[in-house]
Amino acid sequence: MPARPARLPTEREIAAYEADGAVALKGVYRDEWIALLREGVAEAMRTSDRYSRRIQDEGEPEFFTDYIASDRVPALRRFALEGPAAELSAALMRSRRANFLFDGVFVKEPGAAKPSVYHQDQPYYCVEGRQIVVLWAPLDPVPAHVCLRCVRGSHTWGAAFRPVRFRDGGGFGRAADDGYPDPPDVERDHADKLLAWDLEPGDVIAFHGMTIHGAPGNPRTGVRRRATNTTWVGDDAVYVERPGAMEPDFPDCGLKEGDPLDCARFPRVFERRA
Ligand SMILES: O=C(O)CCC(=O)C(=O)O
Repeated sequence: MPARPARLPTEREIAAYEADGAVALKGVYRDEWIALLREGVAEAMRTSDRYSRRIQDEGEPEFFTDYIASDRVPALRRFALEGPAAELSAALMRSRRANFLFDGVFVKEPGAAKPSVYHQDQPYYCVEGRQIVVLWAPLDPVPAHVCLRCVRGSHTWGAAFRPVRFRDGGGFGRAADDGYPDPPDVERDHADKLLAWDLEPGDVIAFHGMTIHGAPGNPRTGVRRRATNTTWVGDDAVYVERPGAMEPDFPDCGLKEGDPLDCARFPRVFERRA
């Protein structure tokens, strides 16, 4: 079994996650796991793979993103398979099991201006179901004005918006005709619903796969904004294929439409004892 979180979410926190589509959980990852994640992020930035990207404009401080870096970075793999995230996610999803979908790395160096554009995660991915949770973990102190922010209740809107590329706003071949309308202008139309928090390493924002979220640039001097996420699916999650490209995609996962996401590619890391 993987390591236990420093604490489990309270019933009140789980209810907030369900109602708002996002909740901040204070003090759930112990220091040793934060140290491992920092080591993993450094290695991810030293090495590169097909999903490693530098998003910043020419001459600007770096904004680095990566997906599935745990395939090549042992520290990130160890965190996912042996760390505290799996049990935390199962509690939030009220799921019997938690399967690891993949992980992400998001580093904004001091002064990195580019925002992480508002989007929902699930429409990028090969997943349908209600039990999909993303655990976003800062590895540096993050005040609310720099923090990831989530649109309260947007996971219940019943709309899957067009996935958007951070770098240039481009898409993945999915459009309104395919059932993926353009994402809303959040700052203009939904600013009153934005949730953001003052966070420290060890805290986590848990948000639902259909929650609209984004993050501003990092205007600070001398303070990096490193973060990782891990995405987890539960009992009801199934594999789907979407029009256009999926990001990331898993061509060798061996699943067909409707199959449970429960296989070697998406390992069952946590299972509740009967
Ligand atoms: O950390 C960020 O800037 C963006 C994170 C994000 O979009 C995600 O975790 O899905």
